[in-house]
Amino acid sequence: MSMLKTKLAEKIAEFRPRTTALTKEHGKVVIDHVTIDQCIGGARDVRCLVTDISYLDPQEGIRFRGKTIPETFEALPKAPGSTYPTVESFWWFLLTGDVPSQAEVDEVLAEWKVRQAVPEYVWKAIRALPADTHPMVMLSVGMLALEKDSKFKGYYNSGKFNKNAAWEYVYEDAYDLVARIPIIAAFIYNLKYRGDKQGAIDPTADAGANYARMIGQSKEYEDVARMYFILHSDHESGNVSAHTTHLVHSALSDPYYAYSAGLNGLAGPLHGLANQEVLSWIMDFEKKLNGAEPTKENVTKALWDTLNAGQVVPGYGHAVLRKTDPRYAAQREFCLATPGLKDDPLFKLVSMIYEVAPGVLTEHGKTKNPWPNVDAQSGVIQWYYGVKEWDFYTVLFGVGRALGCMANITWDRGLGYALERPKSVTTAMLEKWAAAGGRE
Ligand code: HAX
Repeated sequence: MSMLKTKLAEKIAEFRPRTTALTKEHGKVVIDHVTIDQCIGGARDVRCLVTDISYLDPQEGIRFRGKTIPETFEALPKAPGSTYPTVESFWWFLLTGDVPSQAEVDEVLAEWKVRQAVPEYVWKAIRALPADTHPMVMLSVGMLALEKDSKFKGYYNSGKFNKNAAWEYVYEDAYDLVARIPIIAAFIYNLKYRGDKQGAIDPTADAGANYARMIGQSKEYEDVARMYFILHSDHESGNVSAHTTHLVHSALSDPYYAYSAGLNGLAGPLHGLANQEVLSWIMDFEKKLNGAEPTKENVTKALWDTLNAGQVVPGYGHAVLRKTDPRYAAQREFCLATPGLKDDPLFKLVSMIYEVAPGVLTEHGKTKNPWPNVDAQSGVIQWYYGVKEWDFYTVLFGVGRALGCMANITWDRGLGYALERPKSVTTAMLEKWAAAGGRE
């Protein structure tokens, strides 16, 4: 057994008694209550999901396995010649909660290479779609096509299914999935935007470098890919993509079914598609300027036009965060530290929007959080490096998000989490409880 699987087996065995004790000895302890607002309003703040992979504090932002973004980047072993960690070392970290040694990273790098081979039928399934299909559909179809050879499904159907061992098969699929998804993303990019000029897998490169090379990108972009995949990986369990993946897998649907569903949620404009919407908003704005310079005044006007048309300002607001998203800040710092990028006109415009939009949104008075989220900044970096096809940006988000979703469902099975099935009520019931001042 690999070092990673051995370590994970130890961690899960160590952890299980904690979950068992909580349910057996303290299962009736009340930790929250639900209001009518929360019932109708998308269950905001209702504490009814468990994960130890990441935690999102409204003020501080995300911590992966207890570490902030800068702490995570600092702690993990770096890619050769880079100041950024490899995606592979981050995968170890998300799964186990431990910073891997170089020997452990080397093992993951080698295993990743073996797992990343994508069967031919996946390419056929994607190629069968009309050329103008959205790349998120292509990615979701690619995931679903992989389902045919799911190891978890094979184990479930073997007649030897054992609840305690089931995680091992989720782990196998999850590992295959995270290794293959950047390859599928590169294939989609090359198919759609590079005239089907497909790049070969580099047998020596880590996931970020390999992705960059497969799409014909520069050496510099290798760090962009590493940073991007890590930053987008996980945002605790309640967001649409993570929650959908968890929910679908809770029916013991295998990881491919679960993540294809998660990606379909990520493709919504209020979630991951917002990075595409941000670029589309900016391009629309620039078209209207008709060659004039962007100024704080015309940016302010464009924001108000959007709001007055009843639309949301993409890349701003968040269901949990109440400050600037540290994922936004990390990307902004990357831009400021990259000669060329910090003087790029698009980056300057995004910075100007950052100066103006929080004030406009505060004056508008609806959103609880007028600050930018991850999606407000991510497109600028892609654009600068020549990835200008903004309908592809959510695919990059989906490659990163796979890491968090797959680590989470591996642990879901490890700890034997139940089928998710919250209870519904009717509007008449809510009216009755409203009149009585609460549910009797
Ligand atoms: N522009 C205009 N209005 C906004 C707004 C924005 N950026 N953000 C929130 N609002 C509005 C909401 O639409 C809501 O209006 P109604 O009462 O008329 O329904 C009101 O403010 C209260 O919303 P909220 O409680 O502050 O925010 P929600 O938890 O309901 O929604 C969203 C969170 C992220 C969906 C929301 O802020 C939004 O639509 N933002 C723009 C889209 C976006 O950037 N999405 C990406 C979020 C990060 C992410 O998941 N990335 O994948």
